[in-house]
Amino acid sequence: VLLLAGGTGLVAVTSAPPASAASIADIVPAPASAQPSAGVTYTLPSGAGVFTQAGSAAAADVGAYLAALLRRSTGYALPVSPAPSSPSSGISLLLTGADPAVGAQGYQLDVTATSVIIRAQTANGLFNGVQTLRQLLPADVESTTVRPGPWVVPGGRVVDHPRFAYRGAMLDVARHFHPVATVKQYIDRIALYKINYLHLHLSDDQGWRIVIDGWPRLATYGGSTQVGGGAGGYYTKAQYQDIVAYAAQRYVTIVPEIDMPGHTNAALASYAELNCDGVAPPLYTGTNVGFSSLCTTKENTYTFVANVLTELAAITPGPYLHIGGDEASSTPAAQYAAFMNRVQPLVTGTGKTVMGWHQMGMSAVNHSPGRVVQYWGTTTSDSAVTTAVSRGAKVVLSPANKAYLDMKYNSSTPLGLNWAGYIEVQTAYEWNPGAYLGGVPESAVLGVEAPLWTETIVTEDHIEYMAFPRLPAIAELGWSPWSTHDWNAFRVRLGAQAPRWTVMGIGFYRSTQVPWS
Ligand code: TNX
Repeated sequence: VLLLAGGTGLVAVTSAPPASAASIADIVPAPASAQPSAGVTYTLPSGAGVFTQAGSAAAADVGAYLAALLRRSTGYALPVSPAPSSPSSGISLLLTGADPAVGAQGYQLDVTATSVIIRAQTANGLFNGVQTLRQLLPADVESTTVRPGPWVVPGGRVVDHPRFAYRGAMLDVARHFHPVATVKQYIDRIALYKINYLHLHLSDDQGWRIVIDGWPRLATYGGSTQVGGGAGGYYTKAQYQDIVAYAAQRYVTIVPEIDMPGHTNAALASYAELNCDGVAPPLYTGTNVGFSSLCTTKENTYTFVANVLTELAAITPGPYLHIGGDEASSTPAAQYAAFMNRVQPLVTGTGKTVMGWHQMGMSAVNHSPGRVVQYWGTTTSDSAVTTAVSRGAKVVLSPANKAYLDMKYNSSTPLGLNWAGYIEVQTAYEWNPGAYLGGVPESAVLGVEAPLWTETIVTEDHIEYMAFPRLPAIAELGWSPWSTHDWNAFRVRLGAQAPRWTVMGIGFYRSTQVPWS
């Protein structure tokens, strides 16, 4: 209890909850199962070691990641070494003995008075367990400078695994360019909530953001501006590969998007021959949509698309190439279908799987093996999606009125748009991805994604303000079993994240719906 001298004398103010989580169950996203051990805690000693599965380089990498994170704030040495056969102290990351329920991405965490043991079937599972451990340590663990501790973890057992395989975030680097450092920072932050895909919207009317060697003006000219007329920018292939590698170390897979046939003014401005009339339009720095189209009747267009997709596939280890396909209102429907029917095989020809916005699901566009349609509408049934699903497509759900991080929270939010409505935290949280769209059973849902379009989003601070706290809400919908879904419990767990965000320097939106710690 803190005593403050108020105008009428001393006022008792209840102190903030203790810095460490009260219970091993108090994490975001909610775990599939957790059994607290009442009264048991583990305190990280200054001489603690991190022990990793002997013989596994991937487990050693996760151990190194954890040790590096903990060293910053604890100041402890935390040497990483191969685990003994039965670890009895420190923090161990093991690839043996996990409850089989954890599957490929899950983990089991056991916290006793003497040790922390994370067990999983894969290094990916260990990484997810490490994110849980991070959240169970006091918020100060996120400090980049040494803090006093003590570094206490609540005792018990967590057995956890995701509901959906795909838990995504999207960053639009086309409307406003965002440099490599910003993307890396976003990757760090989404990983804390067990998000495992980052979709990069690499091209749009206002900018082309990735070097394509065969078509160099895409980046140098098409990337030279952005919404509002600023300088824009683009990633070299080395920079893109650096992002991909950084993400991979955090078990995040990059999904690159080249939007087509609409949303292509930057490309059309860069190469006159891509236009049906052979005339390059000027660069565009406004925020309208639906006015541009690749020339679907020119053979050269398909050479262009094949070159772009081939070069992009060569620097993308992940399974998906996202080809957009949204808002092609300047492409006649028949031409749109003919275009997609030629482009989808170009994607599969690179060895990748097609991903696209849900318009691609329309019956005139053929199925492509394993393809994923991303739903961004505002209703709860869509014929293009059900058609695609009936042919075997999987669905990623990004309903614009629930999952769009660029929608304003309310009418006084200074950033963002409101065409799909206002999205307060509860609105972002209160929907069930497994039963959201009519005719789309849970078995057809690959997962969820929270897109952040950047017409109005310019800086890292803007990204943080729109993503936090809604991104963790979408992350929980993607990870946690529906049986754990409970707004009143979620808002308390979410509120307890605030001290962590403060230490991390995240300027989040203090929604009045959440009891912030
Ligand atoms: C719609 S959603 C778009 C984007 C805009 C966004 C703004 C989708 C596939 N297309 O081009 O940036 O709305 O919220």
